[in-house]
Amino acid sequence: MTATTNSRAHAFLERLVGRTPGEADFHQAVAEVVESVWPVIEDRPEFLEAGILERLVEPDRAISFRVTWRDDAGRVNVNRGYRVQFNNAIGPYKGGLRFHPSVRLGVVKFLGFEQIFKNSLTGLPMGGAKGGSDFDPKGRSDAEVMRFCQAFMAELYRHIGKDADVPAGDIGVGAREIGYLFGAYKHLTGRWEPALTGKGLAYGGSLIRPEATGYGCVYFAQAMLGRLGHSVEGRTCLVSGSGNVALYTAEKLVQLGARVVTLSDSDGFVHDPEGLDEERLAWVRDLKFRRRGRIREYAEHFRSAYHPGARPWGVGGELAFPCATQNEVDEADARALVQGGLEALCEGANMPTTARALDVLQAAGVLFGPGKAANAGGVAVSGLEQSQNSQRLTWTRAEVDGRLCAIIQAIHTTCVRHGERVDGGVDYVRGANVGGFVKVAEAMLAQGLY
Ligand code: NDP
Ligand code: 2IT
Repeated sequence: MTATTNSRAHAFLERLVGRTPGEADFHQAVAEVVESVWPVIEDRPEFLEAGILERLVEPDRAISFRVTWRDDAGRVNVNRGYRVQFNNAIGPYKGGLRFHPSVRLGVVKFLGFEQIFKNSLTGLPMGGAKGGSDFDPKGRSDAEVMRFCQAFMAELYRHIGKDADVPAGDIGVGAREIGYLFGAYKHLTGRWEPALTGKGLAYGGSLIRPEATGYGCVYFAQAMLGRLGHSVEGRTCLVSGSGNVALYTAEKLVQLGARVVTLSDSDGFVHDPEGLDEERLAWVRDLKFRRRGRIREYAEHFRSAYHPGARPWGVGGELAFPCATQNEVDEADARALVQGGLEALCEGANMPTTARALDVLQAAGVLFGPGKAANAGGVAVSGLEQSQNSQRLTWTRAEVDGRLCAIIQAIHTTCVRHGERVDGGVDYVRGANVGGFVKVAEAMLAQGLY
């Protein structure tokens, strides 16, 4: 960026921060996009004249609502629910729901903002949205989770619909929660309408949707490495998290002959230097998805090392896949990763890398796959679930996986097209931001001023 461009972008961000105090995650997400797309905006006076960026950072609407429910002891609980419908220029709103005590408006806004560009990159007609609640499903009985989901949907149902807004899962919202949410939606509207994705296979879900984010993340890493004639096979991989995204990232890596040596949860991480195999992964899936246990139990069961209160970035590895949450790789972590011989980092989670950590990785020449591109496989297969629901058909595993692979390849190509540097390297952050932005901006321009 030139100095003038830089100062205009800076002033834009200052205005944003002034208008949205206390939304640090949102500011971080916007700053990264603005840095990438500002030169494009200045090159296209029609974007500037139409105020595209000012309009993009203001959600179409942000809904906040009370969720009242009774726990098993008969006590009344009150949580806050959100749905931020950010932008529907290219398709109905689409994006997950997060149930986690850290959920605030600023978190939902950062996720919804990122979703606009991610969904655009998939090439499917999906706008950007996100929602959730500060409800913590941890330690709650199935009956409590069901009552919470029913109370949450009692308000949300009036804002969503198959052609309006189609939520799905995210942290704390998996198969069980989507089932209860779908049941509640059906009950409240009296219609069987696919207003959610991530549904169970028995009621309109898609094969490969559970695996899609993790598999897609590894396909993206393969594409980045493949461009340099490298591969994931035989490489030592650090994975964080042990939820949906982490476990299917690990599964695909293991299938491709990589050595996955870490998994984590919010209590700590396990280090298994020999690497996980299919059997150990199946054990963790059962631990996490059925028994809802802690990752420390892996270390007890398989006699591996457990590091309480720590993240896995210091143990040395060539490929890193942060798959837990935002800002889980900070500057010190990035230095440790570089020191440990990192070649590539691929974001399974949304915005897991801080801005300063990204600077460290980019300065060290680490290949960096940003979440908007690298974790787009999940929402892409959600889009394919919508297609199947519209057709009233179910595609085979191979069909969905093939389409997922093709979508990720196409996203990689888009990133290279918009992110290639003069030295032949690729700035995937710029590539993903610009690639996702241009289509949305053109659609907004074509549709007039709203
Ligand atoms: P899950 O709830 O299945 O798993 C989340 C994992 O991350 C758990 O291991 C959890 O540990 C850990 N975690 C969550 N919050 C924190 C925290 N504050 N600090 C440390 N660890 C934490 O969620 P998903 O796997 O679905 O989501 C993981 C990431 O991937 C998120 O960033 C999400 O936005 C992103 N994503 C998800 C997609 C999807 O389709 N599900 C699609 C694209 C991106 P613990 O159990 O201790 O809380
Ligand atoms: O962050 C994400 O892309 C998701 N949580 C998935 C959204 C979706 O609609 O499948």
